[in-house]
Amino acid sequence: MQSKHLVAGVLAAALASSVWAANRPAGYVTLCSEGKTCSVASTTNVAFGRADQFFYKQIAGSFVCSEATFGGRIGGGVNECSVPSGPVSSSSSSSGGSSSSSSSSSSSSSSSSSSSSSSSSSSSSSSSSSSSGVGSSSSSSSSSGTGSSTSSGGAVLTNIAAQGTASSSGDDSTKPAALAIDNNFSTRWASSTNVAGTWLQVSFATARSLGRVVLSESGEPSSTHEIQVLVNGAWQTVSSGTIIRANKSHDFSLVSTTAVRVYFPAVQAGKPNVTEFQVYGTAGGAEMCKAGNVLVNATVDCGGATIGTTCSGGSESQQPVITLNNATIKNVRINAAAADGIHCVAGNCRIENAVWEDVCEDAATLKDSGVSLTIVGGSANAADDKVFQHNSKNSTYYIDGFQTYGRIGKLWRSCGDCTNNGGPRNAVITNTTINGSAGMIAGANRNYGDKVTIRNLRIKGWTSGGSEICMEYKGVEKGSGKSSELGLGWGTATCDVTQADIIGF
Ligand SMILES: [Ca+2]
Repeated sequence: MQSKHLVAGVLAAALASSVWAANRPAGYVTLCSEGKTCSVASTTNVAFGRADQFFYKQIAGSFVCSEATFGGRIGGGVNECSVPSGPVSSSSSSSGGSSSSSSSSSSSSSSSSSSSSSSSSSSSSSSSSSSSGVGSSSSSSSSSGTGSSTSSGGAVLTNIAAQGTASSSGDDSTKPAALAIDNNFSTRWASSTNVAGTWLQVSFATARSLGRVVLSESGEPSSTHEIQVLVNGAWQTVSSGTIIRANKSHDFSLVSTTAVRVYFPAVQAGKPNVTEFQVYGTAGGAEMCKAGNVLVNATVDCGGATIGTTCSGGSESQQPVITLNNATIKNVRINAAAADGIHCVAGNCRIENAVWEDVCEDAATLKDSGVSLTIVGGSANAADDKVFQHNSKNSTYYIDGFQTYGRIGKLWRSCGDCTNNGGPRNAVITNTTINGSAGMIAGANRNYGDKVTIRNLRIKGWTSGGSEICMEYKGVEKGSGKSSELGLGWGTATCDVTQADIIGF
């Protein structure tokens, strides 16, 4: 029994560490693994490493993915060589090198944010992405399933249809457009009619760089059809074909657009239907760094972008600016319209170098049990209430190298009166600096077994009796009044902190 628990624990720990450490930087795709020989067509900034730590080197041509090439390696597992996911032509070869695999970055973008029509640059710059680009095109029936592939221009493209919204000129009542982007070839969209001008469309909340569409259908084959993209408010045909059947592939020059559709200019043999409308585009970090997005199994580097939505004071019902689902976001600025900040709703999440310019309700909230939310670097300014809210049980906040400015109510608080309240909720606060003032650093529920660990906390103008460092509470069930303060803890089971851990400056 004991050993069974141990094994389960080790497996859980291994799984946990593997899911939030990426083996390639954001916006990169794996080229080959350590020890293999691979090549890049032109001078490329190749990353070598694992677990979010990398060595970079500008390389052109063939090279061995190894410590010898890059001058170092990251211990603890097999390192990988990766390249920017933009238009870089690359390949792996010989010695059984693996092919380029999909960028793991996927996000199910949620609606809202109609904003920014600006063309969403893919993470690596240059060449072949013509924004007005209705250039050359080709179509073929070569199959290409889900996952990533390379466009004619060399960009690594990912099927991002599921991040969009499907609609049509008219749905059969039992076969709505959404069934064409559910990644299930046994379900389909069917048109309500068979007339010239029928269409099926996938639209995105923000512009995407698209370079391929793959169509599949069931039953009577459709014939003449066109692939059209929305450019400056008008539909432009970028590719056309005859029979669809299965995996009808249309490649075209990368185009920045918010919508793509298949258009049937003539009456077909039967009512048009599409089992899957696969839309391939670049999935660079910048494109995923939009307010309202849900980042799933992804590491997204926002490159310093500023995002926000609205802020209705301390209303608890506000939506998050960004939702993390087993994901990492880094280098992002959250403006004063920060709503309920960043939510971690599932899996282990990580927020690196995020700056909250003016905290609205909370800066971040942890909502899944049995996981962790790690805050590394970054800062928050002026939080009337809490900076970090902790709602889920059996979970841990790690706050390291963080800074606050202005007046904050509390840096971290375990929920005092949540529905089905309990614990333990843990916080490990290290190397953090309070540059302004703080009412309280941490508030923990002693009765639910919470534990707060504080080391090397720097507080401007610190005097004992200033900020309350670690308050022990009696948490309550929602609807049973308010939690009550039991007193400050120093060196207790709930508050692992001593006066020596607090440094004034
Ligand atoms: Ca389907």
